[in-house]
Amino acid sequence: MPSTLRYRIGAEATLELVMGDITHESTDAIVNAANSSLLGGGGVDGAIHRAAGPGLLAECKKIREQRGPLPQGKAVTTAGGHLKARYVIHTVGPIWQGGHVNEPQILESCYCNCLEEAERSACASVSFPSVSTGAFGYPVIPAAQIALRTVVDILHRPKSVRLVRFVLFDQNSFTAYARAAEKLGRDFPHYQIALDSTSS
Ligand code: AR6
Repeated sequence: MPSTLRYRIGAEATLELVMGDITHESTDAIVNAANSSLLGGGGVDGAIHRAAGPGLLAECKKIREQRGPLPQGKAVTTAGGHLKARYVIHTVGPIWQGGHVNEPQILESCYCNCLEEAERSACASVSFPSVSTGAFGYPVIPAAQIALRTVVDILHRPKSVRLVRFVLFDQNSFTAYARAAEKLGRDFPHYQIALDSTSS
């Protein structure tokens, strides 16, 4: 399987699935799978804080003091510090508890609210990790389906975000997202998802 899959979404937007480390991304914004404290953690959160430098934690602390903990499903934007990305959009995914406490709806809100934050900062491109599928335990196959359906639906609307990249850290996640994209195209032909021949 190639390590970058590129899809045209309708006439104007692009979805990319790549294997890699999100801290190297040069999209306008990258998304952090944070926790409600906004004070950092392990996984992608730890990697982003390390790469962005201490200014990121300082800004997160300020937001935390002003607004309190960030609820699950919500998103907030900070500067990107030393990252190539201009902004970091922090969101808090649901903790998987068997699917009985609105985890799918909360996960969908994460992607919607992140893209709304990106719009507010006039971003043309955003990179997402696979929110909630690490420490928070959300099974990756249903999580990938929710992530892609939500993002593709929003990419169809006239918005400034024209490119969304999912930066997947391991082969298993990449395969789950690639299969979810295939399924989405099959189940919802009106989404006009076309695999680009420049995928590499
Ligand atoms: N680039 C891209 N993806 C990554 C990277 C990276 N550098 N590092 C890990 N991943 P997780 P969650 C993948 O646990 O499940 C933190 O402690 C990882 O392999 O980072 O939303 C926070 O502070 C997995 O596929 O996020 C929270 O407490 C995906 O990113 C909690 O974990 C998400 O894994 C959030 O848990």
